[in-house]
Amino acid sequence: MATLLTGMFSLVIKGYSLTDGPPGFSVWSVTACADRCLADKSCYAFFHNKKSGLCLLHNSKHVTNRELTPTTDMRFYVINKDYCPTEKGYSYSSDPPLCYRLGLQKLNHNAAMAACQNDGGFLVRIDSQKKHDYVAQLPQVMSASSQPWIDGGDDDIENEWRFTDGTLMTYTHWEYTQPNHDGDCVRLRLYNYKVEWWDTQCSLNHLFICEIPTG
Ligand SMILES: [Ca+2]
Repeated sequence: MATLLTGMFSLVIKGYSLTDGPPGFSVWSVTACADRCLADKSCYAFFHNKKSGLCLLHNSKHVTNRELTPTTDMRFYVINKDYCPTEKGYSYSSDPPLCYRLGLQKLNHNAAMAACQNDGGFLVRIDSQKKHDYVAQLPQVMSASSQPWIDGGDDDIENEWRFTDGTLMTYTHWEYTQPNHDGDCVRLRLYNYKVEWWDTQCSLNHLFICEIPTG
């Protein structure tokens, strides 16, 4: 998580009262405080007191150095939620917002998930028509031999498709003969000139698409 931090200042906002701010947490480490901020959609920055462990989330995108004055123990951190590691082969799209890469080797579904987790992400979660359309037109996906894994499975309850974080998949884009229950995982497949979803045995080896959350 430390790689998501940018612009560290040993400064605090002038006149900012700790009792006026959003709810605070007492956490031991600055990375634990960063994790709280990452989990909160409205958080863009946070204060952390290295002595007391106090962690205060902040929702302002517009703090400048002129508004800041130094203190000894309280530090102010800005989170860069749009971080997309192009050095690891990721590409960034702004519309829809998506930081993604295509895995270059064929792996079974578990190994593909692990490869994405190793990057700080997960197999791409397609949860809208717009996101499906974007992923489906990628040249690597439009190759008939590609057929990459995406996130999703029905291994707990047959035909109840969920992302690996447990969220029910409310958007799907099955090919019209699918799912035909020959597997608990999902891959994209170009067939009859369309890229659609096919349920597939998780033990088979396929390319895969990773996503790192942004925004
Ligand atoms: Ca199938």
